[in-house]
Amino acid sequence: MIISFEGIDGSGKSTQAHRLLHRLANAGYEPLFVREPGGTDVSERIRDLLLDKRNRIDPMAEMLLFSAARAQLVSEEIRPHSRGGGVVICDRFFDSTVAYQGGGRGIADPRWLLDFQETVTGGLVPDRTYYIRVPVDVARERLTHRDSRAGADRMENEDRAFFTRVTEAYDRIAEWAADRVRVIDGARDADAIAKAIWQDVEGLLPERN
Ligand code: Z5A
Repeated sequence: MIISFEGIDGSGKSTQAHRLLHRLANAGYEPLFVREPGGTDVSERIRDLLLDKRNRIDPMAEMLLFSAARAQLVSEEIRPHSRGGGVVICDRFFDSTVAYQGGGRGIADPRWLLDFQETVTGGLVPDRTYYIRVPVDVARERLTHRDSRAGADRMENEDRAFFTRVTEAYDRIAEWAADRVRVIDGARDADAIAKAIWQDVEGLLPERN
């Protein structure tokens, strides 16, 4: 079973993905946790290229690099684990490419990109996607504190209009893929969000051996 977490940077999706990881582990599951881009040697090297703010990357090249990192991650990690009956938690998956490169950058029709991503993953689609939705200003405010310490990466340096377009694209994905995507109000406190997600996940979980 594959569960993905999506949202703009600062939405709190990584917080929720980790909360679910711990909750599943406590319940006796052995989930695989992956983040995108990354998760394999090759994909982590692509991540370094993509997030290094010294690099100027053509938008089409950017989309293909994110997709390349994902194809590698799917074949090396996600597919083998989910085929064996395991639970996989993805901190971002292909909806990020549709929202950021399709919506944010406008490199191609988001609907076309969504179809293309199914080719990238060999047809592998999450069973559930939690889209943690927060207003752009709330996300940026949260990151102000963090980035003053760590420094923003190449993607985080984009302006408010970019993240507004990304949000609009996520909203459209949630409509197109309403069967798998659950929109979660990310402005609430982290405990309340984790509780709502767990209630939903419990109904999806496979039997433990
Ligand atoms: N990207 C792309 O363009 N195309 C793609 O196909 C893919 C990715 C896969 C990856 O960056 C970048 O690549 C990302 C999208 C792009 N760029 N942007 N912008 P990353 O992996 O370094 O980071 P990220 O995935 O974007 O986000 P993150 O750093 O993991 O943050 P987050 O998941 O959005 O939020 P968080 O770390 O859980 O929380 C952020 C802060 O808010 C933190 O201080 C928390 O303590 C706080 N927080 C969390 N929840 C709450 C609540 N509920 N209330 C208040 N405060 C909270």
